[in-house]
Amino acid sequence: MGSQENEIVLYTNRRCPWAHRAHIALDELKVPFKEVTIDLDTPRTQEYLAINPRGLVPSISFNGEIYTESAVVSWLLADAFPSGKLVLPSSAAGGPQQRARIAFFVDTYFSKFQGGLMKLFGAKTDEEQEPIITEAVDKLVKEIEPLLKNAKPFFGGSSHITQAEVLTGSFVIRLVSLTKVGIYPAKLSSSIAERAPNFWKWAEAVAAHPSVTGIYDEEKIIASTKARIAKARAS
Ligand SMILES: N[C@@H](CCC(=O)N[C@@H](CS)C(=O)NCC(=O)O)C(=O)O
Repeated sequence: MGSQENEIVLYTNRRCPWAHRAHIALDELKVPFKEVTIDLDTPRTQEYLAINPRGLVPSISFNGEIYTESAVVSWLLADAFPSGKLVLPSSAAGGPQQRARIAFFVDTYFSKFQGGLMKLFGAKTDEEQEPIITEAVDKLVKEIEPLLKNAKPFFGGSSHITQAEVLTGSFVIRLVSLTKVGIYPAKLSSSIAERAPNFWKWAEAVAAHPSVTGIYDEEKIIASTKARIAKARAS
């Protein structure tokens, strides 16, 4: 499980949206790495707990040192391989401002939208879903839609994926793909498309991007999400 000096090792599980962030970053930056899959269905081994005492994925070994937490890992990669593609260096003109805007966008995505959306999985009936959808879309319209008005098609008018998409893309592809197959109610996507068109256009571009689709196994994610919903509804 160990790494050689200078070799990047990503400890991951491809079904995990947090780990997926690191895959998107590595793909975009064209950085070679060794992938080690951590079995999340069984207790973590002592060997992995020595790498990440929290037992979570992702973790990364970089220059012989371990870094954990997907946001930390993604920023480390963007800064260690500064192509300027994902994000400008903080020393570049406009860099601090771009980084601040991306940080605000990502914080808003998770604090104002993603958490509320997850409540849908706990809803036991269609009636219970209604207010959850309304609240999630209201927040999307108020908080996120304005931040994507200049997306072209990506964040901040970028024609290529940025660090904003690295950090949200794995969740966005799940939203788009699970909506398509009816796991998220049709009312959610029709309401988003109507009330937050900037967001929906951006989301569809993100969900179709090769760095985001790369490790996404739609069939497996659909099956595991269905199982999760069935468990929540039965409890
Ligand atoms: N805050 C962490 C969350 C990572 C996380 O929750 N990973 C899940 C898989 S999606 C995990 O490793 N779960 C293992 C467990 O809870 O035992 C991050 O951003 O890296």
